[in-house]
Formats: sequence, structure tokens, C-alpha cells
Amino acid sequence: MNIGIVCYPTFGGSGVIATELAKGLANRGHNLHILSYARPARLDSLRTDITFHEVDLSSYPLFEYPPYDLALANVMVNLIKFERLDVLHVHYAIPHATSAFLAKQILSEKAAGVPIITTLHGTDITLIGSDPSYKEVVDFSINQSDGVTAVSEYLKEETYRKFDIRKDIRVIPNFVDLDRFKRTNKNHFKKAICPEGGKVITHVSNFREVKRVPDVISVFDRILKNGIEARLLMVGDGPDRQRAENKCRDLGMCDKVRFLGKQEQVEEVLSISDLFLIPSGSETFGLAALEAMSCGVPVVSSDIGGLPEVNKQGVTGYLCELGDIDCMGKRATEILKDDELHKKMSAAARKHAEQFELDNVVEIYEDYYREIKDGLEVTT
Ligand code: GMT
Repeated sequence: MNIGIVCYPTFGGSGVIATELAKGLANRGHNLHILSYARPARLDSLRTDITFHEVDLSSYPLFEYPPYDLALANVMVNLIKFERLDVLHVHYAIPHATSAFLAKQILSEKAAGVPIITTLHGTDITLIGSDPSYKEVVDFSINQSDGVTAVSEYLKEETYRKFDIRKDIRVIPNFVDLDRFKRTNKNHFKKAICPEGGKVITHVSNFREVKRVPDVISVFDRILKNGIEARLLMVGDGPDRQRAENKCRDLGMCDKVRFLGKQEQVEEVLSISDLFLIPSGSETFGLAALEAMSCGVPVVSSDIGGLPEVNKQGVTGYLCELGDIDCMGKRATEILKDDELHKKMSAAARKHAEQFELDNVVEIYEDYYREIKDGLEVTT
């Protein structure tokens, strides 16, 4: 099939999933086109079966905000027309599902057999998508998609609760490349981080407010106060980085915290990690937690959204109520102090991650494309 995939190019989860899906589909013999305003972070190698199409935003004096959704629809029209796409799969509803609807309207019967599949990822539903300034358009665009998927049961239910959706939403969970995200020997790196030994605790995110990065620092502070010799690695960057840095200065523990910024090889950092912290205020799935688990790292998380579908209470780690720093600090300490428990949780984390194996999920998407396409051909 000729498949178009639309995504944000950022380090965030939806861009990662879209890009890894494109690579997985290409490995299965399909021809892929990725559309975005910049080359996605995980589209790192040159391949003849994946073409990247950068959506170009021409500036014009009247445009304070150049209309990205129109430029994107224009690229979609050209791809459907000239590359003869069989499927157009958009990740994150805003504005991708709306641009896809517009492209189909423009092409009319020329796009009749090309299904638009929308994958809902997170804040496109839970935060910004349900904001009154976008809600009506998001609702309409989801209902106009030929197929709709959500990355967790939680997100499916939230979508029905927040919008007036008349479509069947299929849950297709996020996935992980088990070969890439596995524990490997990085002792030299561990020694550089903890020359005198000790535990390594890691957090990976885009440092937006929903990630509650200052909570990570507070939990780490509890771990230190509980007498554990440890270092905290903060991977990623974003608006709350400064707040987090200020917090470690206030707590006088900057020497134990390393802000590593955005990293391509997260699996190397995870390979030396003993615990992963994800205290988010909103999380429809928590791909970063799954990647950590795949590297055998137990997780302490908040118990909100889709996190309980990924992190299993008492098995792969622990879940605490949102903002409950005491609980998170206590649970983290429990795991770090008890080698037997740590070993058990580490093995269980990897085992649970195996249920989200990349190839299996890519095949589920492939079948879903065929199902929706066949359905369209019957009705047209
Ligand atoms: O919705 C967002 O905030 C952005 C999105 C992203 O691009 O990172 O994150 C969401 O999608 C990820 C991939 O499906 C999920 O793993 C994240 O849990 C989800 N983020 C939130 O719900 C905050």
C-alpha cells in the first residue's frame, strides 16, 4: 500500500509512535510518506521506502499566524493525487484530522477510496482538543474520519465522554521496539554518572506542565532523605525545565541531579537506570514509561489516565495518587532498598512491555487499514 502518515515532528510520544509505525510498515513492504513541518526526530536513517514531505509555510505580511492546516491540506491533496495514496493516517486530531477532511472535500470522488484514519493520542482530547476554542471543530473532524483509533481504553472512554462521537473507536495501544529498548551493558556510563556507586533514577519527558517535573525533584528529595545514595537523570527539555532546576537549587541538591536535555539514545540512559519516575497530571498512555519498562526499569507513577494500563500496581512498579509525593517517595525507596523486589519488578516490567511489541501492533494497524478501506469500497 501507499500510506501517508501525518504527525508532529517533536520528541513527544505521538511523533515517535507515528514515525516508528511508518518504519514498521515500510519493513513490511509498504511505501510510506511522512508529512510534517519538520523531519521527525526518530526518522533518522535514509531509506528509499519512506519519503518525508515538509509542509512549507510561506509567510505573507497579512499572516500573523500562517495557516498550517491549509498548507498541510494542500500537501495531502497533492499526495493523494500524484502518489496515489491508499490510506491517509493522521496522528493527533488537531489540526491533522481537519486538514484531512478538507483535502478529501477538495478531491471529492478522486479521494473516494482513500480512507482517513485518525489516531487520538492525548491532549488532542483531554486538554486542548476539548477547549471551547477548538471543541466543535475537533468533534466534527473526528466524526468525519473513516476510522478512529485511541491509544488506550482510558482515552477511548474520555473521547466518548467529552465529545459527541458517533464513530466506533478502536483501541490500538502504543508499542515499543523490544530490540532497541533492552537493557545493555553501559557500565562506563554508569560509572561516569555515579563514580562512587549508588542508584540511578530517571525521568524522560517534554517538561510541559502536565508532566509535573517539579514533583520528580520532590520525590527524588524524599529518596535522598530516606538515606539512598542516588543520582537523578532528567532527560528532555521544555517549558518547566527552569522551574525544575530552580527547585533543585532551593533544595540544595544540584550536585545529584543531571539535566541531560533532549537525547536520541534514550535506551542508553534507561540501561543504567534503577527506577523511572512519571508523576504526570494527565497521561493517556505514558510511552516513556513503557520504554523504561522494556529496559527492565520499574516505574513509580501517578495513577491517572492510561498509566494503570501500562504500569501494573505492585508488579511492574507502583502507582500513587496524583501529587502524592509522600507515597511516591516511599514506594520508590521500597523498590530501591530491596534488591529482591527490584529484581522481580524489573523482570515483570520487561515481561509486561513484551505485550506491546512493535511488530504485533504494526500488524494490527495494517489489518485495520484494510478493514476500513474494504468498508469504504463496499459503500462507494
Ligand atoms: O497529547 C500530548 O500531550 C502529546 C502527545 C505527544 O505527542 O507526546 O502525548 C500523548 O501521546 C503519547 C503517545 O500516544 C502518550 O504516550 C502520552 O501519554 C500522551 N500525553 C498525554 O496524554 C499528556
